[in-house]
Amino acid sequence: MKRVVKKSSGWVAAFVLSMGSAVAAPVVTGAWIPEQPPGAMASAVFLTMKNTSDTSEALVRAAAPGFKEVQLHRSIEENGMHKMIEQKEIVVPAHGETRLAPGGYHIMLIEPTETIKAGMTVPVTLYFADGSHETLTVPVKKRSSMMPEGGMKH
Ligand SMILES: [Cu+2]
Repeated sequence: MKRVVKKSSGWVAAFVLSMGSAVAAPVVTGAWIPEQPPGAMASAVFLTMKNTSDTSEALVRAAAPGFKEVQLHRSIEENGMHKMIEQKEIVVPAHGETRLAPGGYHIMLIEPTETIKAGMTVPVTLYFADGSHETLTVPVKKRSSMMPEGGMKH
């Protein structure tokens, strides 16, 4: 009598592939750009990235039309001096979130071709370490309405 042995390797391969595609890019919420005075040389994008997956993710690049350059930055205070350090990536830990907020991480928008005013929107594309990307329509808001004094303390 012959035994029938089912081949399962094909099924295993398909399962592994579907596992791979289940890795999701972070969910981005609350994106905004503070209004800048006329002639300002830069602005910034603030937002929150939430990672619901089991592996850490990272924002590795951002792009926006209408700016000479877009960089990932972190604001730090060193010896009483405010500095901005360019970042290679901004990590979002597994099952965690990373906030881009005034005084910390931000996406720097350098040399706008037109003044950034409240009421405008800017399309900002975020590129993640897993190769995915997402384009957000980010509203420009007045700074005063978004930043009550002392409101940014943790
Ligand atoms: Cu900056």
